[in-house]
Amino acid sequence: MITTAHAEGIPLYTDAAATLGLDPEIRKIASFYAEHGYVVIDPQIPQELIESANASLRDLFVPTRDPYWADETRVQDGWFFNDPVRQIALAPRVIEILRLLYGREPVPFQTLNFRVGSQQRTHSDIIHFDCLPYGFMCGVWVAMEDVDRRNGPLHYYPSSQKLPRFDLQDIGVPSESPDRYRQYEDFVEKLMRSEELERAELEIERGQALIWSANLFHGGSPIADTNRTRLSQVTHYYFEGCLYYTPLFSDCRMGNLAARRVLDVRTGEVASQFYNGAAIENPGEWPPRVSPPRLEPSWREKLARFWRR
Ligand SMILES: O=C(O)CCC(=O)C(=O)O
Ligand SMILES: [Fe+2]
Repeated sequence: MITTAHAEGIPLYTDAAATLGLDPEIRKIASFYAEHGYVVIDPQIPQELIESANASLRDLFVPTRDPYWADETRVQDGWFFNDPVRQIALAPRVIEILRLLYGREPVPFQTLNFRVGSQQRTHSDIIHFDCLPYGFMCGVWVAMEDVDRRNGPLHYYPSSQKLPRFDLQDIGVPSESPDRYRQYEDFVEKLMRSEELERAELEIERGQALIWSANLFHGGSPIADTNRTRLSQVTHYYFEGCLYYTPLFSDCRMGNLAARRVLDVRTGEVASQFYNGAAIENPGEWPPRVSPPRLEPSWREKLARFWRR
């Protein structure tokens, strides 16, 4: 099964799958995901939903900062105001697969709708969205039209999730440096070269999706045919029961963690957070105030009896 224990930034996969009643397709998805850090799935999103998202977003790729963020290439957090985008983020088959892969309830918290390829340099989403315990984050990339090598496909490095997690301090970049992100990207470029990892490009049909795990290195390939769009939606998911933070603005070893307030796409409310099982009273603030975990009364009695012995 996939357990909530972690290795290499991804939930563990063991042979117990057979005994846990996972259906064979899920078992295949889970073992592939555990090994390669990504998996292509059929998210079973109705074609009409994709069409209505595409149609309703068409005129929204114009620069704005308020009340949402957009430019000519992307709309961020369209789920706030666009129901098809929200429904794609909440696609039941996606939620079901993520729940089985991670053994926890997924918390969709950000959507990005791309009109054209992002041409983003290679990175791990860990640098943007990390959590404690480590690794309970993933991205789901849905093709809203056919994508091939010419319209700026997603690229990724299979099995790169097994590399160590790197934050700015690990690579010697001060978190207050104005070009810290470029320095991070330069580091990743060298890392991919020195590890001699294979680079893959996602050629994919409209309606299909790829899940990447938190530390899988990925980005957007150059757009060979600039006349073409690359309509796609990425939804970023955390999982319940964690403390969420932004490594790009943090210096963890110095006790400065940029805690994140996370808006839960399911409810539109601020997501609850936990640290070592204890509820955090002030999610998104630093330092966290935690309530001690409450014991069931029967456990309280058992423990009291034990200590009286
Ligand atoms: O779609 C792309 O080209 C990359 C998107 C990405 O890196 C992300 O959403 O995390
Ligand atoms: Fe990313």
